[in-house]
Amino acid sequence: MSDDFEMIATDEARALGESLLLAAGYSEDHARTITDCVVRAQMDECHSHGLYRLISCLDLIERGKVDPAATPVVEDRAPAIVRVDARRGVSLAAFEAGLPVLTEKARQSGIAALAINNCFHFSALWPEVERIADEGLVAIAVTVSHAWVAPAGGSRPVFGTNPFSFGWPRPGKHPFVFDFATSAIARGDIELHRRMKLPLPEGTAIDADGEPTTDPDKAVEGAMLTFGGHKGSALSAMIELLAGPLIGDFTSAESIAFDDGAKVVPFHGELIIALDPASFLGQAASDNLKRGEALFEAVEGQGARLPAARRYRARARSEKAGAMPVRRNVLDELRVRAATLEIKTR
Ligand code: NDP
Ligand code: PYC
Repeated sequence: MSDDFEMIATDEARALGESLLLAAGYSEDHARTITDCVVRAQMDECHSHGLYRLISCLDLIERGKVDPAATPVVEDRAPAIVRVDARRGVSLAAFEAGLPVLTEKARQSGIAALAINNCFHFSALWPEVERIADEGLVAIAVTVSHAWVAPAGGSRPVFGTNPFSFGWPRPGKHPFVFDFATSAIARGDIELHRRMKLPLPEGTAIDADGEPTTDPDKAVEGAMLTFGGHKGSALSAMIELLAGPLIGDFTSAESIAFDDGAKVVPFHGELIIALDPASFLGQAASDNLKRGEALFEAVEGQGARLPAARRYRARARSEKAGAMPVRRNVLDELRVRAATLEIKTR
């Protein structure tokens, strides 16, 4: 392990997260759901959406944006549609409130959608699709962010980093999951590159004059780029429409306008769709899931890896060690925040 990282025990990470969030003013529900999400991400070595994101959650309170005690309101809108109004809280408690209704509806109707509205959103989407796939359902989740990303052929930010996530159940195994930003690099990674004063990979950003740059500060003044040129750009536009106008919530441009220079995490909605193989296939579901397994074997059989395989390996290491690696500068900052909030960290 490089000197840039420090191992922290899982229990200590949970205690640090919950005590920081509670001391800052979050309700127990929010402190628990946020901590659980960032600790799980850190255990899977997803550094851009792990413990680092506690800092964003503390900033949300300090800048007076979030309602730290918001109670999500669940609305059963139609046989296959559930909506949860997060009421200006963080999205994760709203997801918890809506999940049982979503899965129940998916089993009844074969397909169902959960719209989360009015939420601050900082998290990775894989924990959500993984939870749904663990229940034997197929899942898709999309959300927008702030307008940081230029469309293919353009030079001004319009889209968010707009992640797209998919989960597929695999009986007896971890589900098949992928989760990626439709930008060439996630904003969280740009922020980590800025902190570490490291250049960005080529092809991820342009400066304010529209010229390619690898300087993270110039990228922030200019625009990020989508992955896959026009293809990522079209996917990103689709996500704007699905998680914005379709569910009556902000686009990335509207989210950044609402932010009004506060520079906190985006405020918008999220769309999650669940599909039930048993409703589509009845008794034939199990045989058809096995055909999915043949596909995965064909991928892995030639030495290629499945998405999420790196995460699942990291998770197994963290579970065995009871500890996980965290960037030292992130832990240092969290400990400074803890001292300011007069929390004992060890
Ligand atoms: P990555 O590029 O790190 O990974 C994308 C996906 O591809 C992962 O599922 C990853 O699996 C898989 N993958 C990576 N390399 C390979 C490979 N060689 N072969 C097969 N699969 C591979 O993701 P991003 O940086 O784009 O996004 C990181 C996170 O940021 C996501 O979790 C996303 O939800 C989050 N995000 C959240 C936003 C929000 O608004 N809430 C906005 C944008 C991003 P593995 O994990 O195993 O490496
Ligand atoms: O990494 O792009 C990102 C991001 C935006 C909001 C949360 N994460």
